[in-house]
Amino acid sequence: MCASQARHPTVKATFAQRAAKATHPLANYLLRLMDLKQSNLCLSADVPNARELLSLADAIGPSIVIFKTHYDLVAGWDYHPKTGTGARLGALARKHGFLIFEDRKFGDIGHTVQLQYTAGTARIIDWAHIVNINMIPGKPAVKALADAAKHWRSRVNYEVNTSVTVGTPVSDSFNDNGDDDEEADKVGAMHPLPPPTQHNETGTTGRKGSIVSITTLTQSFEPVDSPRFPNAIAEGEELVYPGIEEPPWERGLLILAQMSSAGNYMTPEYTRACQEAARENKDFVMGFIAQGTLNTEPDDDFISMTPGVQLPPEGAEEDAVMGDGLGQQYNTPSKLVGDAGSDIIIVGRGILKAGAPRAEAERYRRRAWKAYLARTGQRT
Ligand code: 6AU
Repeated sequence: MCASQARHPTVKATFAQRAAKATHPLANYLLRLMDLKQSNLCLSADVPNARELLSLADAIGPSIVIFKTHYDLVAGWDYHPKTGTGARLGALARKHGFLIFEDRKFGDIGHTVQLQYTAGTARIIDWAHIVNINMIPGKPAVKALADAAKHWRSRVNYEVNTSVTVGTPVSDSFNDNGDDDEEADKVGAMHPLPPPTQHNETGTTGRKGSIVSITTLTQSFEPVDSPRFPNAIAEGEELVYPGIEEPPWERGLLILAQMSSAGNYMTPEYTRACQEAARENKDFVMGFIAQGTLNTEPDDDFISMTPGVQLPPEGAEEDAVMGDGLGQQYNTPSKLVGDAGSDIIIVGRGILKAGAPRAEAERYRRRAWKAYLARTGQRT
């Protein structure tokens, strides 16, 4: 940590104190969740199939505050918006109290990342509270994702009921939250809330009694009070973690500002550009993927999440932790949270490959929390 990072008030402040000041709704929620669960652990769920992913979320959920996915490496990912893998993960997130972070590392022009985030098969924005960006394309890509999230947020509390009438009077009704993917895409997340419309085949509005074949498309937007799709919850999946409300609908972005891999090209200048982009998009950017805190300006209160974490076996020296032979470099929670000022550790194989992953997750949770308590002077 440089001097301005070490002196920064967020290094010594407790998560509860930071929550009280946090203006980003999801950052505020996450900091309170961390305080409640006494956890600053994110599980990197890099497992090969959807069945394992879901049972892992259920097993490790009690120890974590974030469940990180790479949906594109999970075989058998079910894309159904109401009953698919994202929705089922959402139910487990509510039950155990954690946020879902899709580690998508967007890295394209603004228009493309908007579509990757909100549309296509995965519709990431529907189920992931948090995503991240590899800021190579520049600041406009951050702004583009922020705009997409804002737009999505403005229409998410409305359930779109679409009715189609062909001829007179054959009618079919469905809503675009998933019963019909093709139709859902037509009124997909990037489109503004239209007023109820009527179209006939010639493209003009209105109906004429003398025309035999008329297609009438009517959309009505009905308010939904619950902060989730009301019919997304299967029976038995309605449990909610006690002690805190459900997460807000606002989404959050992490900027990949420093990497854990050996020989990466992220220079200090690049990291500074990431900090600037975060400050310019504070409503959406909640923090960084970095190797320590990146809070340097007085007003900064970004959450730093750090991958490249492993613990040596119980009783072994801390220095025993090295890398994976493929470029990944590991550090311990006490170095990353205690010395470098990171807030959340991201752990994958350290937990996944353990003989008893549940117990190992608890060991990581305890160690990272202890490092946080020591850093903030709550315990030596
Ligand atoms: O604990 P591991 O090494 O098994 O897994 C680390 C996880 C992987 C990486 O894709 C991710 O963290 N990661 C990231 C992220 C989160 O963006 C950045 C980075 O610099 N290093 C890194 O390992 O899922």
